[in-house]
Amino acid sequence: MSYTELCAEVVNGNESKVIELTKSLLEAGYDPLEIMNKGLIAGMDIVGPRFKNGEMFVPEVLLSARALHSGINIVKEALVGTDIPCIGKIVLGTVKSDLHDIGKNLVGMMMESAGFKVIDLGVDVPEETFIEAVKEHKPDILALSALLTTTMPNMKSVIDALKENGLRDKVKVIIGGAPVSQNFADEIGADGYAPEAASAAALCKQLIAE
Ligand code: B1M
Repeated sequence: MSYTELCAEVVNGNESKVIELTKSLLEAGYDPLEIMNKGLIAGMDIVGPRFKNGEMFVPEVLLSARALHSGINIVKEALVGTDIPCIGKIVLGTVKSDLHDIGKNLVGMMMESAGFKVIDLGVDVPEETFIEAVKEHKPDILALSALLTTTMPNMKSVIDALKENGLRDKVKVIIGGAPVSQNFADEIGADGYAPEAASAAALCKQLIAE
């Protein structure tokens, strides 16, 4: 039982083995964050380049993603305390035409661990849905994820829609995802950018303290 074994089973897309190993590591007292980073996400770091190089294909990547999700859900229960007071509200989603949600889910989990209430709208979320959610939930922060260069412009469309609906000054907007950068955030008028999940939660804390 090790992080390497867990990592290998994520790559293999072996969901039942990932569940079993994740539970065993937790029961043995391993740190949940390390299980996530050195076991689960490390597996996806191997899958990424293999997918890119044509050594793995969509069905296999989906199996890995499903196995990863199951592992993450188990770690999440260990990480997210039920008695953490709510320090703010965040609406989170992956923008229109983008189906990637592994990173977004991790970001949501870190936000919850930091004490935020997170309303996750899922993937492929159109501008109108973000606008409706901002009107309904009145969040402190709207958090947008994108993994494709082709869907990055949809982040700007959400910010434009906020302006058109007179909501831009009512909510801070943060963005993230592999192709996104601080420069892009500045360019589209977002309030912040975070490169990964833990810093996204830290950024939200910083923004609500301003
Ligand atoms: Co896709 N895919 N994919 N894919 N996929 C990428 C992103 C790609 C880089 C692979 C490649 O070619 N090298 C490439 C994008 C190229 C580009 O645009 N530059 C790509 C492509 C092209 C595609 C398709 C078009 C492939 C096709 O069908 N021909 C297609 C598009 C579908 C669509 O969205 N419309 C597609 C489909 C898929 C799957 C469905 C098979 C699957 C997604 C499953 C799922 O998410 N449920 C998938 C996967 C798994 C990947 C890779 C392999 C892994 C992504 C991932 O989950 N990484 C990816 C290659 C790669 O990234 N190396 C790839 C692990 C995750 C923990 O990291 O998501 O980066 P990440 O999240 C990080 C940070 O980015 C950050 O924090 C997270 C944790 O630290 N972060 C935020 C994310 N959101 C944030 C928000 C924040 C702050 C930080 O604030 C709000």
